This record gives sequence, C-alpha cells and structure tokens, in this order.
Amino acid sequence: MADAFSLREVLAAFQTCVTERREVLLGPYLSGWRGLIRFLHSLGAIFSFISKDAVAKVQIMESYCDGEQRDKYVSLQSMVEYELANGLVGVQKRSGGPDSGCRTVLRLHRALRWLQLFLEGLRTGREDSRTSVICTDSYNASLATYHPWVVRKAATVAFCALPPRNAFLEIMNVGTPEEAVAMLGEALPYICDVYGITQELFAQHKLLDLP
Ligand code: 1Q0
Repeated sequence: MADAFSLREVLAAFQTCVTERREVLLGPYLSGWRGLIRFLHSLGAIFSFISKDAVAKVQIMESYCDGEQRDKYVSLQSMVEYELANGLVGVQKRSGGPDSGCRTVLRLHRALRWLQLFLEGLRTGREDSRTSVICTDSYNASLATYHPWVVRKAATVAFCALPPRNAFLEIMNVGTPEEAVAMLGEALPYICDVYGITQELFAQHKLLDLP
C-alpha cells in the first residue's frame, strides 16, 4: 500500500530533526508528527478526538512555517528567540490572541514524552502484555498531569480499544514483531534526543508552563 503507515518514516523524520549544532528543525519535527497522526487515524474513530487536537496543533505550526516570518520558524531555537524577542509568547492566561509557536510546540513536546514512554514500554514489554496498559501507564506518567478529568477519562476509555501488543507491532508495518522491536530500539534514542534538547531549551527560557 502506497500510503500505509510505516514507523520507518516517522523514525527517519525524528532522526533528521537534530542538526550538528544541536538545533531541532521544525520541518522534520512536524513531518514526524504528521506520520504519527496518520497512524492514529488508522486505529479508528475512537481516537479522533485526539488526532483532531494534534492536527490542529500541527496546522498552527505549519502556518507559521509557511508564513511571512518563515525564516524565523526553521528551528525550535530560532522560533523561541524570535517569539520571545517580539513579545509573542503570552505568559499569563490565554489571551484570545493567536496561539504562539512556543505554547503549541510545548503541547506536542509533552506528548512526545508520552510517546517515548509508550514505545519504550512496547519495546521492553512481554509478548502477552497489554498495549492498553502500557499506553495508560505511559499517559499517567506524562501527559495526564496536564489534562482535565474529562480528557483523562476519554483517553483512558479509548486506550482500551488498542490491539494486543503483537498485533500493534505488526500494524507499524516494519515486519515481524521482533523486527519492530529492533526498530524501536534504534528509533528511541533519536526521539529521546529531540525531547531532551527541547526540554532544555524550554527550561532555559522558562517556557515549560505556558498557558
Ligand atoms: C496509540 C494511542 C494513541 C494515544 C495518544 C495519547 C495521547 C492522549 C492525549 C489525549 C488528548 C486529547 C485531546 C485534547 C487535549 C488538549 O487539551 C491538550 C492541550 O492542548 P490545549 O490547546 O487545550 O492547551 N492537547 C495535548 O495534550 C496534545 C495531545 C497530542 C496527542 C498526539 C498523539 C499523537 C499520537 C500518535 C499515535 C502514536 C502511536 C505510536 C506508535 C507509532 C510508532 C512510531
């Protein structure tokens, strides 16, 4: 299938995100997210409230990346510098103005932590472990902190619809479950790297609690 999801593409995107100067490029970062969202779509309508939000956030970022100031949105570093220098980042509560790139990326960044934990859980889980449990544990240890009760509830219900671990590994389209596990072992350091650099950048500029 021409546009079947493959973990390989997502991996490649996150792999090309980080430059020699340890900058995170927005182009591949967003294409990694588009790949993940495509995968989420293939899991069924029960996940659509999640993918809708993720799509909206990726679209906000795409409009910055294609907009008049596109040269400021090449990397996370240039974005942070530009938005802070121009007072575009609202640090009080949301003002009703356009969402900044910084607050939007922060939401994706927090979700990347979930992804990291989830993929690590899948990789190291036993063959008969339940994807829904791995997913719920990863969520509770990361993203859940930032979500109100209703969202947490809806997310937890949706996770129950996830296929068993081996079936899940198969729909990643990388080959057998063993091959998928090997691929995850290769992919995770890149995702961790992107996460770590972003976390440090946002911490440095006190952007980790943006409303
Ligand atoms: C495999 C199951 C997927 C489970 C996804 C876990 C995340 C649950 C998140 C639930 C969020 C729901 C809706 C809205 C939330 C927003 O309020 C919140 C904050 O934004 P704001 O503007 O209100 O301040 N938004 C977020 O926290 C962003 C959430 C983005 C979630 C993106 C998830 C993309 C998932 C992709 C599937 C990956 C499957 C992994 C296997 C592939 C192997 C590479």
